[in-house]
Amino acid sequence: MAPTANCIFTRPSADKAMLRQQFIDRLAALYGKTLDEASELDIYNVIASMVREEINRRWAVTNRYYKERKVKQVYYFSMEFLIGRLLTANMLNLGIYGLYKEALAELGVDIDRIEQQEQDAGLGNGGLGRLAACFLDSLACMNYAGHGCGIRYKYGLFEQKIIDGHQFELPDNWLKEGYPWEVRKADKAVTVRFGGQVRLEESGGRLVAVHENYEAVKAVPYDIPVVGCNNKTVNTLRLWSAETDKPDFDFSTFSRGNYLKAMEYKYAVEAISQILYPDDTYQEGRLLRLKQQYFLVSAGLQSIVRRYKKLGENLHFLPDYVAIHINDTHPALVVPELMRILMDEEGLGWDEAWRITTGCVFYTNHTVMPEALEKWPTDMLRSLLPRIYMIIEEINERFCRELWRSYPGDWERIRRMAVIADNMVHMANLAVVGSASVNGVAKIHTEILKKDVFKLFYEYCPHKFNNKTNGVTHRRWLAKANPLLARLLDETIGPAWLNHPEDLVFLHPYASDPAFQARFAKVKQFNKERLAAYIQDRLGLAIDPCSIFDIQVKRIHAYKRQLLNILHILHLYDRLTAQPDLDIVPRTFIFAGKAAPGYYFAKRIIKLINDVAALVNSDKRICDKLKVVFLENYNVSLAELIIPAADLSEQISTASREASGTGNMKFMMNGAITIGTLDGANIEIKEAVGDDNIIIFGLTAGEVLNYYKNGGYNAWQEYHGDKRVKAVLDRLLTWEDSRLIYDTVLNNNDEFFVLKDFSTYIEAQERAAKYYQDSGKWWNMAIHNVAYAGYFSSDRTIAEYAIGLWRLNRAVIVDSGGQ
Ligand code: 26V
Repeated sequence: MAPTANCIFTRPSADKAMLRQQFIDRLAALYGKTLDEASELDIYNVIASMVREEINRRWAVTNRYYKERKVKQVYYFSMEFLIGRLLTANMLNLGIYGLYKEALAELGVDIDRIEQQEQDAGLGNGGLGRLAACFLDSLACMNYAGHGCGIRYKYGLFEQKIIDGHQFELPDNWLKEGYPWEVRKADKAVTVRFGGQVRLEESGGRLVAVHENYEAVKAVPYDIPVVGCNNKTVNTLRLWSAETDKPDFDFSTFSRGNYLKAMEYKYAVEAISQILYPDDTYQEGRLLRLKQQYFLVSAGLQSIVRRYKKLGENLHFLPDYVAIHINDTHPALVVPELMRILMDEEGLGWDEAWRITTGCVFYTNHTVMPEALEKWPTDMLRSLLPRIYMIIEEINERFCRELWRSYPGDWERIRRMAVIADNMVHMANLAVVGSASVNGVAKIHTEILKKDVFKLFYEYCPHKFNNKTNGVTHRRWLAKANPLLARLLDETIGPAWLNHPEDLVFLHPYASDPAFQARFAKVKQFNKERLAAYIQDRLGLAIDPCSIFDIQVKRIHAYKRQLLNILHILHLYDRLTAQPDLDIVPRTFIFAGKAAPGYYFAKRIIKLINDVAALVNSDKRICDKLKVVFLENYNVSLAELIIPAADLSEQISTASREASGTGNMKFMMNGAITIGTLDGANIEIKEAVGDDNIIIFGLTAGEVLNYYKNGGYNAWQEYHGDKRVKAVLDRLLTWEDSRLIYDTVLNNNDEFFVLKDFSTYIEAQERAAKYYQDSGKWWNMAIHNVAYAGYFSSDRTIAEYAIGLWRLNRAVIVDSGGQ
């Protein structure tokens, strides 16, 4: 595929010749092979090592620059970073993709094929983890000193296999071939302490905490460079790995018992960074998960404080030099841990430590689903982290006393706002109390936080609450995923959009231009054919690239309502079988997504999609007018293939439940039309593109919340009142595995309003088909979506965080020497 003007540096052929030679030499030096003998993995590793060299120089310069100028840093703490592949993304940001592509092509090496040798770094579940990865890209590209702090899970999110329509989970051993982008920094290891006992002792006129009999775990950082685009910045994603200091076993006292004990100990320690927990939205109080959270928080903060002290500044000024952002409550232990470090290790008093901590920490909430709000049993926290628990108790006591002064006698209110209540530590309350700011991730979500989830806190400290609507990096989701569209944009509006996504608006005048529409349509067609070829290859299924590609890809969850989509498919299928010559626009419905391993309902949804696919795809009567596809193992790389091919983007969550959504933004950026509810960021997408360029249906959040308040609605009434509803639901009983879905919807009173929204969804789908038939209108809508996608770039989001919360200045790295 041709590179974009943005990524090609038309360098002299001498450059290319040099690069080719360098590649051949390195292949010989590293593997002792000629190109003929080399495997694709060898080739990948050689190219990655060459790119790494370009990065390393800049990395060192950036770090030196930050240190010498004492640039304020933000550290983004997250249990998840869903970064996907890095080779092409790094080359694009370095501006060397075109050069490498051309030089290697002359050797017969297709770099886009070689890229596939890289395992996706799937260290996240979905939106929250991918958002963290998009933020890192924007930070580096906008010259902000911002770094990620996470865990180097040995196993990422499970690999999904579909067998007979069922999901099976396999371990994701992503490091098995080595990972060329990481650098182990053994000299920067720190110790994290678990368990034991804490005594308070008087020493020099103050109380000192003495921690004894604890278990010491070594945290070793692995650094991954985060490369800026068209600048010199290279920031760092620091991932921590748990290791033991003790040798695997002690040779001097070698015995079976000692050996087994030593090995058991080693495995227990390493377990901490062994696996990423799959999110089933239901927060389970698992000890290992709590260990992971503290491990991340303690290791990360220790390294931050150590670095800060090397600057020679007083800790009192920490908030002027450091911002710590917590991605959901998962790293909320930063609050007590920073207090511990400041008091126990640095000797500050409570009040000063509290001033510093609450000046440094910022918290983003990502969900309103009550079952996902984190709580830890007090007994568990006390025995695993005795000192941290003491500090949380103190935070709680002081906070409750403060509340008592504002609301004397209002026990109920104080209980609901307390950090510790009913023998549980409420992490969201801890995060709100201990941070300078609390934000939601879309306008409506922030409003729901203020009116509902954090209502009492909002009344108490309204100044802390603010909105930061999510964004996605258009460099990965447009420039990398859709190179043909990127090139078309370069040719039409110039290449500046890569660093200035707001420039996409210059596309607006072209939306109604037939010549431009034709070029735009050609790009979409190419992307659809690319996906069709993949489907043919993977599933042996031929799909029609001229049909509407109607796509829903995301985690499988009841509130995201893949079920509503399937019921619509069944409805269309029923209509077609009843009337085979019905004139409908051919459609290909494409699904992908993982269900949490213990989330039975979601797994049945996957089975249902596959059952419906088997039924529809094999029915000759409907003459290929409908096709249903479930693609297994959805991950970042698959998303990059699927999203550019979409015509319709399904964003159909129950209004009020999806905090923001970010897939919706990736689709619009690639010229898909959203069919969606007034939920999350869909609302802002509608504001941006205008009512005519989006297809909206369904209950509003206000209506849904009202129903919830009044005990829901009567699903049976809906079932009996609409023949179409009854027909599609009854059809579920054809499949034994779908009885659970039928029962859940009807007998649990349709918690997610699938039946209630069904008729308006059908009507919206009919509108979509009608628009698609009018190609002038359709492409006009699609181009509008691209033109107004600039706002949904994470560059805009990050600028809002940096200016509004973190108070960062852009640090434009000037590379003065040694190059
Ligand atoms: C919960 C749990 C609980 C058990 C262990 C692992 C785990 C991991 C994650 C979660 C909560 C996930 C919350 C989340 O992903 N929220 C999504 O965040 C996106 C970025 O802000 C947003 O676009 C989505 O709407 C929101 O669902």
